[in-house]
Parts: sequence; C-alpha cells; structure tokens
Amino acid sequence: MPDFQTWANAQQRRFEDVLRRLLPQPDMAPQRLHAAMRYAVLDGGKRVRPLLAFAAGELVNADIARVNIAAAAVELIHAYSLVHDDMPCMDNDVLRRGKPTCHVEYDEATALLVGDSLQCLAFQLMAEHRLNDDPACQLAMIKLLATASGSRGMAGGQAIDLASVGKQLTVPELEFMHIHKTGALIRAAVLLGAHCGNALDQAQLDRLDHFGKCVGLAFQVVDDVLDSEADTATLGKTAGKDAEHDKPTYVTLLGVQAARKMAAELHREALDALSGFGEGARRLRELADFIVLRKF
Ligand code: GRG
Repeated sequence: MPDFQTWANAQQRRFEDVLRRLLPQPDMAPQRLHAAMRYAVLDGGKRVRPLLAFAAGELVNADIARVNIAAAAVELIHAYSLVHDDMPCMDNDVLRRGKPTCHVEYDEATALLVGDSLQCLAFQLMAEHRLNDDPACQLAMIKLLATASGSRGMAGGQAIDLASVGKQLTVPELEFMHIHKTGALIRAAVLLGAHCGNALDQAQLDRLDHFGKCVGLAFQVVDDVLDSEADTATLGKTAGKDAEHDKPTYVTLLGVQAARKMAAELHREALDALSGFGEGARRLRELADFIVLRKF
C-alpha cells in the first residue's frame, strides 16, 4: 500500500482532472465568468476536504465515481467561501493559494458571481449524479451539505467571525464560531464520503462524525498557530492577518503553547473515535496526522 504522501499526491492529481471536467469549460458563454470560476478552483489548495471524503469512501468501499462528485461538491463550496471571504466587504485580501484573489484578478462583481455559481454548481452536481442507491440517503446527503454550508453552518460561523472583530471572546465562544465556520464543512466531507459506500450503522456514523468534528476544530487551531508563526510565502495567503484585524484566535486567547496542546488533544480524540474501524480507516488516521502536523 502506498505511503500517505504518495496516496495524497495521486488523489490530488486525479481530483484536479475531475474538477477540470466538472467545471464549465472556459469557451462556454459567459466565458469570463467561467474562466473566473476555474481560476478560483483549479491549480491550488491542499484539497484537505476532498481527501477526507476519499479516505472515508475507502473505509466503506465506495465507488470512486460517486465520491468524486461528493468531494467536488464540498470543494466547490469551500472555493466559493474563499472567494467571498477575500472580498473587500469581508476579509479584503489580495493573495490566495499563492496567486491574486479572484476579485483582484477579475473584479468584485465577477467574484461575487463566481461564489454564487460555484455554490449552485455544487448542489447541481449532487442532484444530477447518483451518489447512493437509496434516493432517500442521497436527499439526506444534499441536506447535509446545505446545512453545513448555510446559516447554521459555515456562513453562520462567518457571520459570528465578522461580528467578533475587536471583541474578547471566551474559548467556548471561539470554539462555537470555528465549529461552524471551518468545522462544519470538514465534518460534512467525512460523512458525505462515507455515505457513498456500504451503509454504516448509526453508532459508526456517530464515531465518524465525532472524528470530523475533532479534525475540523484541530484544523482551525493549527490554522491560528500557522497564521501567527508561518510566513506568507509558505502559506500562499497573507500571514499575520488575525492580529492585524484584531481577531480573537486560539493563539491570542491561549498562547501558542496551549493552542498546540489543544491541537494535540483534538488529534488524540480524533484517533480514538476511529479505534473500532481497523485498517480501513488508515487514510483517515493519516489525514488527522497531516492536519495537525502540517506546516502550511
Ligand atoms: C464567505 C460564507 C463565507 C464563508 C467563509 C472558510 C471561510 C468562511 C473563510 C476562510 C478564511 C479562513 C482563514 C478560514 C479559516 C481556515 C480555513 C478554512 C482556511 C482555508 O482552508 P484551507 O487551508 O485552504 O483548506 P486551501 O487553499 O488549502 O483549500
């Protein structure tokens, strides 16, 4: 069996072709919007959420063609959120994935429409491709992604984030924000991958969901540490933005050492949640390691 890095690189390359195929082609009208959508999605990003979906899919022997669609839907939602987050009305950033942000490369109105269109495409794909033999399960998957993305999930977390600038949050309040803003989509990626294959019982699904919750939060804690310690070139996005924007983070609330300790505890809890799954969960375990130990 290939080591984690070899597996991840192969999945990332394969998935890039999937996205190229699923996105509207650049010669299709309206060409500029389609070119901008492709600019925002292709050639960049760690693809952590798709990798989680592929790893969960491996656990349940899922048909890879089905997981491709679920993973693409999640990544399109993620890409839309980055495009909107970077706009002047939100984080106002100029660098994303090592290149100019979408509104800088194109313009603000185009960036707004790119986000809108990527979000619609995500749900279009989930509605037009078979993801599970049971139509009721497929409908539940669409609902799961919608809930994770909307006001009770990522968008809601972003609203709390915007409202918290300059405020002193408690650790539970910060956790609530990040479980929604960052965690909800990561959690959805794991469950959607798992729903593409052999059915798990409710207790197994709950354990996978707990894994997703832990790695989702750990991802954010590590993101805060990296924002305070890594440089812009390594991250491919502007470093030090949280302090500059006076945003509460795990680092400002707890300090770097305690934030690292929290990430390590979440890592342990994530691995514990997988303990009953055996060798089939190997890639999920490796992804938990990657999320906590990553340097970018
Ligand atoms: C605009 C509705 C709306 C939501 C925005 C995801 C998000 C919410 C904002 C992004 C800003 C940010 C720094 C979020 C915290 C961590 C995070 C999600 C980082 C970006 O994800 P990565 O590291 O990015 O997976 P890549 O580029 O690797 O895909």
